[in-house]
Amino acid sequence: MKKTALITGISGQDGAYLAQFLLKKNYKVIGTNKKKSSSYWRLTKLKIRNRIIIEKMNLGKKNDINRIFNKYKIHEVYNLAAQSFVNTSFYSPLKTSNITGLGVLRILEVIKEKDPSIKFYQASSSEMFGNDKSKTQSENTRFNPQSPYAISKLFGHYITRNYRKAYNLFAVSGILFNHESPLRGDEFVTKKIISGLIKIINKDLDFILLGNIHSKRDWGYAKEYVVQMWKMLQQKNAQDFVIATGQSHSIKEFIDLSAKYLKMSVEWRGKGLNQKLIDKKNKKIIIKIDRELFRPSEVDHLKGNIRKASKIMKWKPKTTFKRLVKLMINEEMKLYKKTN
Ligand code: GDR
Repeated sequence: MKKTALITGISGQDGAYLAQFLLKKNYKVIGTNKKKSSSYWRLTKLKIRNRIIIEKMNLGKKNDINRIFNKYKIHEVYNLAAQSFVNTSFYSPLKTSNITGLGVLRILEVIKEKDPSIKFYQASSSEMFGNDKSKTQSENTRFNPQSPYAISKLFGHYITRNYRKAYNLFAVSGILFNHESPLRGDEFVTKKIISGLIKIINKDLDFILLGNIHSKRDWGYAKEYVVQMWKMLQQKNAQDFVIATGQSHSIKEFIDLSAKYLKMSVEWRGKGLNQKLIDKKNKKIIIKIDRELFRPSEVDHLKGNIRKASKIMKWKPKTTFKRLVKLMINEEMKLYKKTN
């Protein structure tokens, strides 16, 4: 029998890759978005736009969720929708809590009421670990969230666990560390750096403004991570998993590697807010630090411990940090040539 999967947040990076993966597995895919008129450029780029049923569903409205669950017989739900920008959450904490946090509960309530056999995947986040001082973070690490975003994700995480225990739902969370790709939005630091540097090379931009370049992240390839979401729902027992690479690098290292692959000759000068990246050939400033882009409270260091996922789901990240940077650069250069 053909299975039906519902993906919330279908217009995002993970929604697009997951939809592509599930279509290959012969699923019927329903994708939802808060506005039907949103941009689906990622689905178009992957050539799957016409193979997905798109529905409007606002996680802030339980009636919206009810309507979709009445209309279709759903087997698996992947909740990827969220207000997903950490920095924005400091300026829109209520909206973030309502969608990223309470939105999870609204879906779980509908599943509990309508069909408790529906499997549920919640997109939890490494941001929930926040200011953790241990070397790596695993499923057993204490959470210490540092933003309204992370606190909302933590609510989603715990309510998913609670509904699993209290109502015996197959409801699990994947605690995914940062995962990037050519489909990443320009608001996130990796894409901002790469697209900015390519524009600078082409004299389309003078310089990039960044916030804290000394925080460290565990960056993996989004296309591989969505497969683990599906695998979590195919396990015999419902349980949560950390998905990461087990390696971490600073934003500054990401910049240095990107500049190297783009054959730019650069050097860092200055310290703190005065730190700058200079083009050695023409002495122009390429990157400046902007105090405004610092978060009111930052997460300094994240590095995943993937022992559990490796053991139980045979998770092994294939794309290294270097390969990830290279593949994002190659795609961005192609895109730049095509659109200019
Ligand atoms: P993050 O990703 O907050 O880790 O969350 P992001 O790429 O936004 O930031 C990573 C680090 O870079 C620093 N930084 C900047 N970030 C942005 N966006 N823009 C800048 O100009 C800039 N300068 C420095 C940040 O301070 C931070 O330390 C991502 C999101 O996808 C979440 O939704 C997801 O839950 C987590 O990853 C796992």
